[in-house]
Amino acid sequence: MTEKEIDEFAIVRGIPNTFQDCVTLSLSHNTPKINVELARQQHATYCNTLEQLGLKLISIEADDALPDCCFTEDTAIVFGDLAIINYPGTSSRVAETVEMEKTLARLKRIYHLSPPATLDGGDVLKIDKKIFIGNSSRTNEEGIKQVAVIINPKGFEVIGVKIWNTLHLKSVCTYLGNGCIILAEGYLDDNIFSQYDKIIVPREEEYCANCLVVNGKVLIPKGFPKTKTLIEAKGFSVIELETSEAKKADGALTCSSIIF
Ligand code: CIR
Repeated sequence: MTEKEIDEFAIVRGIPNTFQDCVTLSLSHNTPKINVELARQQHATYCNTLEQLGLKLISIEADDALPDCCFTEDTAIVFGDLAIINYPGTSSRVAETVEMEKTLARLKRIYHLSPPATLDGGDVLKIDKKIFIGNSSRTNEEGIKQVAVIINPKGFEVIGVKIWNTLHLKSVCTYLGNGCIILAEGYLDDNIFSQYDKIIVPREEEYCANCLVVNGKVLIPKGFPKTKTLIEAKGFSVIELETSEAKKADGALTCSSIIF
């Protein structure tokens, strides 16, 4: 299996003052509110870690009119020298793509998705030339089809994956490299990944199925010791990061950057 070359850039965006107004399924009346200052500290540590792993940060200023703007992953997807500007599946997030497009237009050839397509980058799992796309409450079949039309001619194969009871495909599975997928069971037909080696996360640690791989290191959320051991047992080197505030906003490690 061919692996990706070295990653060079990460596009990130600051935490807005309005972060508590984000779209979320997690926050209920008995969940503690998002602490915006703490979220900023955790985001800063995330950014520093990406830099230490060799990435150049491209940072977009936060916009208080866009409470979810720090979750850059959802707004665009990059394939080699092209970038697709997404059509996020939640109306309050569509305007996040404006600054993302300006940023990516300096580096990539830009393509757009057009209505009725909707697609969040959190549904896009890249494994070399295979691109798995979650058909979720945010990403529809038309979105998947339009991505395929753009990238099939570049040699990518798009595979739609029906998912249920979760926000995004990558909320429940990510690719670690060396043919290994980490997966929470019960959210998709995992026969789709039969050709891969799998780490199944224990039920009580499902949030840890979203890991971020940067230049050979596996970044995982702090507080998931069983999964950490399983990942290390496969020979990966792990860095733990605190994500308590992003988690309250239904965010995880991949959500806060676009890496290429
Ligand atoms: C949302 O619901 O859209 C945000 N509050 C969280 C987005 C997380 N993004 C991701 O998983 N890629």
